[in-house]
Amino acid sequence: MATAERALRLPEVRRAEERGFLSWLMTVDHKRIGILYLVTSAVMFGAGGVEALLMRTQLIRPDNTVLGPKAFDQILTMHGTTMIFLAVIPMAAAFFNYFMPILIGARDVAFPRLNALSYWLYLAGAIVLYSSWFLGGAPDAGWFNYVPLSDAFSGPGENFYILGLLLTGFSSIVSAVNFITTILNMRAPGMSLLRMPIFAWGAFLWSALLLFSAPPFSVALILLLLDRIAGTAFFVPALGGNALMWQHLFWIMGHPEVYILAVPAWAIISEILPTFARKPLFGYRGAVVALIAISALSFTVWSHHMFATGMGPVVNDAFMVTTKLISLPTGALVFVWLMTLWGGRIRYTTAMLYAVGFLPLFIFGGLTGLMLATAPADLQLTDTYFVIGHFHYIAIGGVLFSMLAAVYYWLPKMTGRLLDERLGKWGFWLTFVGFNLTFFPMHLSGLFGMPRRIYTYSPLLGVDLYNLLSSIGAYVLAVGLLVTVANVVWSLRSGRLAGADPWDARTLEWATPSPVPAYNFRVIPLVRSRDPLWYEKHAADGDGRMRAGDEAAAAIHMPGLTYLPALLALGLMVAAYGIYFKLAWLAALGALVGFYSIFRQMFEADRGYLLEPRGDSE
Ligand code: HEM
Ligand SMILES: [Cu+2]
Repeated sequence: MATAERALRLPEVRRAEERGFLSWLMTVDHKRIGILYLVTSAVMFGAGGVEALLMRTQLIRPDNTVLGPKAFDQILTMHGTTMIFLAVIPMAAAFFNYFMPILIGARDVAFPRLNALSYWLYLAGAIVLYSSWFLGGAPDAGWFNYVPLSDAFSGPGENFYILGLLLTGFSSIVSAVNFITTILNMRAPGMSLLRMPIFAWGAFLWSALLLFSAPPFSVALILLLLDRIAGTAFFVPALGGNALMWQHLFWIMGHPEVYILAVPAWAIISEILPTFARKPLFGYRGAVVALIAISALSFTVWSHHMFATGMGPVVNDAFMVTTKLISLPTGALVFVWLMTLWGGRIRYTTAMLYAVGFLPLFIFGGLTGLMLATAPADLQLTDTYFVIGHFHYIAIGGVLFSMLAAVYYWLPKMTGRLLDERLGKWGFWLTFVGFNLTFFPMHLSGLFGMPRRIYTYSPLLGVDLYNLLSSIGAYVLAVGLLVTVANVVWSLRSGRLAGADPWDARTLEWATPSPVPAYNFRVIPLVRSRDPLWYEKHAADGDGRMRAGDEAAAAIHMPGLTYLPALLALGLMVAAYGIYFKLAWLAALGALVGFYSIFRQMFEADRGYLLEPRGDSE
């Protein structure tokens, strides 16, 4: 029988890992997918950053005319949407993809093909959103796309917002399912849940937040799409719809979103601080409980973004209370980090500088958040630059700083080469000073009454100086970030070789060679402590390296390469354009391509291949 023969044929043995362009297109390796995510999200950071600089250039002095109101609105909307959905979430996905499986001692995620699909869907969403600039104009209704600014009578750009974010939303859901399954099922022997690094807990809760917040938002997007192209009236009050409903549906995703940005940041900080303070994380169990509490509570606070919409004092008070409750577990986390530093032998590497710099900035952003969470104060402060100052302290001081810390900490593991520490410190200080110069004055311009989302302001408002400082600061910040980019590019060719464990670290990724081989671990490690590598290196009965949990395999079974996930994403992207241009045949063609990919995968037996381990691996 042909099928029996096929099933019996053994996978072929390969000596070297895959190389070349096609191997990236067809990869199912979580590390390569992580690198794809990292590169793409860095490019999107660049785009969002250029948009930010354009805005700050326009706002450098009153009555400026570099950008008109229409262009400003588009750039503002694309900046916010890009930073959140195309830069920060995917950059978290990059680090989780590359490192979460290694930190729990697995060879890959549970569903490698689904993982590839999530990357290609993200890329498709980014392409759809950015193609709006060339196809009739970018969306301009703000990153929260409120109706009626985004109703059927607004420009074509909002369709790109809807279709692009549907694609990235699917991408997030797919990743979330994959990561949760991986963490629950694929941990190395000995890696109990309460021995998992906080980084893996972060990946787990990040996934849970995405899994519960992306679907309601996707539903809202589909309803709005129907309003815009099919004549429904879900959000049109004149026809019996409800415009505020959009705000609720948006913020039910939008507030957990804040923690979708912040949880990865906390997860990264919780790995880096102990390593460079040379102490285990203080209060590990408390940190886990705090993270779970914050993630759960984050679904109960969304209407604090709507205090000014006339919900009434009872509702406002209720959301005020839930919001303030979140500050308790968050404060506990800050305590965990401070106590981890306390009495440690701290090494101020560049990674550690960013991780320590994160602390005051995040705390400051949290405190202004408490001010905004006070409904009567928020009625004054909402829609002013105070809010912009507040959330950029979280988004940059909290989130971006932790990502930069992760770059300095983990890039050597990914590329095998260290970054330059001197250049790194220059970059840090420029970024730190530039950031505060940009965003601290915004609190003042906001308090003096400067509204957000205006393309210019009058000299009579008395906020010229603050705006000048903010704009100068933005350029200093940009230079600081470019220094880091230059450092990364330089290190790829000329950086010192990192070796397996350049930081004398604690967790499993440092037990593998740098860069990590395709199969991660030649032998699956046996985990005997919460800081497994540290234990084997320094404990009395440690054996100096990771112990084997099972017998060494001669060759390691790897999943085969496939173009099918990329094809499915391509099909959905084509379908999105079909909907945008109202071309039924194009939408049908895209759907057909998608179905082809799905059915091919259902009936295809992937035998994979056997990879001979590299000589240098454990
Ligand atoms: C890299 C330096 C950055 C600069 C100089 C910058 C600057 C700005 C400026 C000037 C605005 C417009 C305020 C207004 O007119 O209302 C803005 C809005 C915004 N920014 Fe940033 N930003 C930066 C990074 C980020 C990051 C990392 C995020 C990540 C989450 C982010 C998210 C947003 C959002 C969501 C908005 C609101 C957009 C809207 O109102 O629709 N920004 N930013
Ligand atoms: Cu919120």
